[in-house]
Amino acid sequence: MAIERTFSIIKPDAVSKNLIGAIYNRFETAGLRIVAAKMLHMTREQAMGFYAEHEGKPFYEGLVKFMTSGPVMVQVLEGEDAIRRNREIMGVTNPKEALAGTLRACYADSIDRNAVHGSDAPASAAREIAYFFTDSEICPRA
Ligand code: RTP
Ligand code: MG
Repeated sequence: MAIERTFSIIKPDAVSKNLIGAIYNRFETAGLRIVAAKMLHMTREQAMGFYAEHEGKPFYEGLVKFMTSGPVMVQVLEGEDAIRRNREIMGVTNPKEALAGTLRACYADSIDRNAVHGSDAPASAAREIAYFFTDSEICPRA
């Protein structure tokens, strides 16, 4: 399996609950390396563009409001099978259905405030990484 990159967000609810370190620990324990990271407070335009695939859906406006409600941590994770591995660590979208021990089962309040984002496919990972990071901001490890 080739080394892959995925894009991750620690959402405003989890940042506000002081869970950055706990979540980073889970990534690193699972063998994912953090090769780029920053904290930012998304503008409405940034959040709308990031979630453009969901425009028109009933939850879109609430999602944009939530994602701009406070600072987030954005990061690039690198490792074998990183996209799928990160989605496994996160658990499914709705924390009520997420497997025990996953980030969403442990830390999410609801489907609308669900602690983390992770890219769902190679094409979205590439788009999302480029949305927040330039090439020179990414530091691959040996
Ligand atoms: P994410 O993009 O945030 O990693 O989450 P995901 O892939 O698991 O879910 P996605 O379908 O991409 O939806 C993006 C976010 O929109 C909210 N959502 N609400 N009420 C609903 O039916 C509903 N469906 C999606 C969630 O907060 C989800 O994380
Ligand atoms: Mg998604």
